[in-house]
Amino acid sequence: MARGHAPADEASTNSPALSSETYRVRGWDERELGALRRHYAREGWVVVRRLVTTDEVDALHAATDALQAEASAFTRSRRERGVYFEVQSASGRKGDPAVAPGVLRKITSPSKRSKAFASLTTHANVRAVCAQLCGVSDGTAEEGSAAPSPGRRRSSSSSMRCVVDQVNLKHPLGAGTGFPWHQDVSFLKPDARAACEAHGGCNAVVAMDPSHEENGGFVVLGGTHRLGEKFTQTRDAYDGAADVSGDVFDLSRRFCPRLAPGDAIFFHPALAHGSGTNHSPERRRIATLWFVGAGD
Ligand SMILES: O=C(O)CCC(=O)C(=O)O
Repeated sequence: MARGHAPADEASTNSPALSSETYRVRGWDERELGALRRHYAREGWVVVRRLVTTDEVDALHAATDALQAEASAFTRSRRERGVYFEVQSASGRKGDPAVAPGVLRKITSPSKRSKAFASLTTHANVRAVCAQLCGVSDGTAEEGSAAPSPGRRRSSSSSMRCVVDQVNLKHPLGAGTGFPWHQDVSFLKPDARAACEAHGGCNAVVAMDPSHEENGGFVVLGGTHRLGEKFTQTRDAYDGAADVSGDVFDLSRRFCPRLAPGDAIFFHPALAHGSGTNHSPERRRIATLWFVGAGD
């Protein structure tokens, strides 16, 4: 895989102190940060509880409702004033018609029209966690005690740049189809990919509803960020109905975190992930954000 991601040398550290989740978003001491970084380097993900407040989640709900209301008659995916509305088709493919008018699978770039989503792209907690996992400064050096990863210099002027933001709506009762296994790094635009390779990157999923195995919750395949990019094997399946399946990636460390609204999972851009169909009676909305190191 590309240069500049979580350092592989940390991944082989045989320290017993690995921490897969935390309730603190900043001000980690060296021991906790080291344990989280080692887990991130080995597994490619870390869960952070209560990353955003209930009020912030409420604002994201209201913003999503407003965008959905605007799309209430859409039967085809389309872009409107900078925001891309992807309809939920029976096949899961974005080019197919919606299962019913206004049923959406994904909204890309909600930040272009919504203050709540724009605030998430610059959210201090989100940026601080990404930066600390990547080993770059988020520009708030006094708040975190992050030591740089081995092999990566800390620069007080470095920052994380949000290059993708989305909200994924997974409708209940089988309408919301799954996402086949894939690696987000394969979908970065060339300039973002170059920045990611040079300065590192980190992606975040922020739960807006409970997210778990029963409602098509977000699933990661631990350790797969260290096993190379597999875009040629996954690209045809990505825009499709396929539920999570296939043997392209190592499934042995499959993990579906149980997230409450406001919790988040941070993951390496090359970590394989996906999710299943939502057969439950509840909807499952998540906000996704992709950051790359700005290196300035
Ligand atoms: O919504 C999900 O469960 C998966 C989202 C995802 O991986 C994507 O949007 O690429």
